[in-house]
Parts: sequence; structure tokens; C-alpha cells
Amino acid sequence: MKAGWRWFGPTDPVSLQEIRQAGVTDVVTSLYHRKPGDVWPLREIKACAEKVRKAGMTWSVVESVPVHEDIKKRTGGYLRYIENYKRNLRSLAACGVKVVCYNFMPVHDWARTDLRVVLPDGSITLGYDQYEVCAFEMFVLKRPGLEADYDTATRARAEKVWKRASARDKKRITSALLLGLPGTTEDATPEGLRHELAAYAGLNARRLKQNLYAFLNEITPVLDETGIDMAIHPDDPPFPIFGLPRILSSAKDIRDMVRACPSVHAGVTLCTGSLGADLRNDAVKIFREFHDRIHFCHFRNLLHAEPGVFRESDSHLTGNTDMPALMLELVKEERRRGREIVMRPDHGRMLDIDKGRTCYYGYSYGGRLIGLSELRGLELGIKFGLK
Ligand code: DNO
Repeated sequence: MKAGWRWFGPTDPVSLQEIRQAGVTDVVTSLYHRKPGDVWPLREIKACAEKVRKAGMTWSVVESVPVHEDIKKRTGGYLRYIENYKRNLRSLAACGVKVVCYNFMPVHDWARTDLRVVLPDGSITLGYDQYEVCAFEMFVLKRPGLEADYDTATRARAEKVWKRASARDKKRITSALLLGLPGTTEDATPEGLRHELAAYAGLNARRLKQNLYAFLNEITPVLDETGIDMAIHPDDPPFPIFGLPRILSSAKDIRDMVRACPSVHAGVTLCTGSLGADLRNDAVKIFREFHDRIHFCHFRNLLHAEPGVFRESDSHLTGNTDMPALMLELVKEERRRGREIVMRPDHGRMLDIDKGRTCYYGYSYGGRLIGLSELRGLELGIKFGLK
């Protein structure tokens, strides 16, 4: 695998030099100051690629080129935004960036309910509790129609959770769910979120899937021309929240996409943490089935207390994803292709060595440093075993 690392650009508290010192060859970044739908000036892309090159690495994956909401809904200015997207693909390819990670989650990128789960050793990780999400929807968002998405037992438990929650807990849940995690541009307000959700009323998963496939098939000529691989990021979490449709949460969803979009360039980011949040997903099986469509990997692990309640693991290697089995699949696929795939350690605990830096949630230096080292060691061991 190629050792990748997400870098949030010049404002990232982790420097390119530190990233290189971690053993990274491939930087995963984006023009984070650009809004979804914008045309990216070629000079800005060039300047970013040059900066990474000067630091001794390559910018090979862009995460993300965000898809404008109009494209997801196929309303308003979607035709113009698709043209802009194609233009950005051509510019990225001209600068050597040939893998594009993106998602098709309406309104919200990833979600967590606890951004500061403190472990016994003092390190900090991220957590998710579907009952807290349900409680937030009931008591903060006051979302009409939520009964259709949560059964009576779930709602009853959520109500209990909210009754028992301290003012601090309520604040934690609310701000975690409204916060703009990386991928979202601004923090939302309950009113703002309700408004955005209303724009999706009536758009079900079937339609949203069709809109994704239409988008992919429309950009396919540009993918063929430039050699760009599109790597859709799975829904995180891979089940509906806020009543929004989800379309990339399972092997079936990937299968539907592959059937509807024949180009091998229309692929996926194998994100073990996102898929693994649903215990029915088996990342190893998914890798085997869609091996030729996997263009980028995010490796991390989760620990579940029960279905729908989990936290990110202490180690990238242990949790509900069988990392050694998955790494074996990755190594085999790379041999089949005759080239390596970029993998980035996804998230990591916040350690004491990160004190003093304001890192994006999940994107510490120390936690990812350990994650990458562990994953590289695992890869080496597997390759040795295959000799
Ligand atoms: C979270 C990330 C996501 C991802 C986007 C890709 O840590 O994996 O924000 O970058 O969904 O579009």
C-alpha cells in the first residue's frame, strides 16, 4: 500500500514535514477553502501539488471534491455544477491528482455524538450512540415525522436518555451533531438544519441512488479521458439519521452502484470505520466482491457496546474489522493490479503529545502516527508470510 495521510492544508496544525516524518509518501488533501460547486482555479491546485512535492511527497488523492446539494437533488443549478465538477476533474488530473474521494450524503457529512470519549489512559476518541441521536431529533430538532424512522422502543429509550442527561451531556450531544466536522463547511443551528432537511422531503433512497448514478455516468467520459478514479465514501454512520436517505451503506448499495455504473472508474473508498458501524457489514467480504473498484482505503476500527452504540477503537488493528484479513486482500489486489493503492490511517486517538495543537476531531498527529505504523507493520508481516 501507499502510506497516505490527510492534511487539511496550511491551517492544519500538523505540518507537512511532520507528516513526512511519519513515513508518509502520499498526501490526501483538498482545497478546503473552496465551497461545494466552486470552480477550482488551476493555479491553486498547482500550488498545492507543488507545496506537497517540495515537502518530499505526492498529492495523489483529493478528499474531497464536494458534490453540490443541487447535484444530489437534481434541482436548481445542477447542470452547471456538474460542468464545474468536470472542469475540476480535468484540472486535478493535469496536476497529477487521479483519485477523487467524495460522498453523496445529503446535508451532513459524518456524525458523532461524543467528540471527547476519554479512555482510561487519558487519550481521547470519538463515540456514537443512536439513542442520543434519536433524543436530539425528538427534543432539540423536534423533527416532524421521526416516528417513521424510529420504533417505539427506540423512542422510549431515547426519552429516558434525555431525561437522565445532564445539561452538559445535552450540550455535548447537540454541539457534536450540529458541528461542522471536516467535510461540512459551517456549524448548523437546529432551525438551519430543519430547513436543509425540508429540502430533501420526498426524495427517497431510490431517487437519490438514481441521481448518484446519473451524475457518475455523466462524468464518465471525463474519467475515461483523464484516468481519474472516483472513490465514493460510504455513509457514516451507515444507517439513516435525521430521516435522510442513505445510499452507500452496505454491500448491496455498492452492488447497485456497480451495476448501474459500468465504468471501473466509478469506485469506492473502502472506509472500514464507516461501513463497520453496521455490524452486518463485513469489510473483508466487501473488499473481495468489489476488489477492482476499490480506489482508496481508510483503515480504522470500532468497538461496539451494542448495535448502534460504538466508539472508535484504541488501535487501528483491533475491533470489529478483521484488519489482518483485510490487509491480506489489499496486498493480493495490489499484486493483481501491479500497482499500489493509497491507504490512510483514518482518525486516531488524541494523545498527550497532541496537547497544544487544535486538531480536527479524529485527526490528531499521535493517534494517526501509531495507526499508520501499526498498519505498515501488519502489511510487512503479511508480505513476508506470502513469500
Ligand atoms: C471523516 C471523513 C469524511 C470524508 C468525506 C469524504 O473523517 O472520512 O469527512 O472525508 O465523507 O467525502
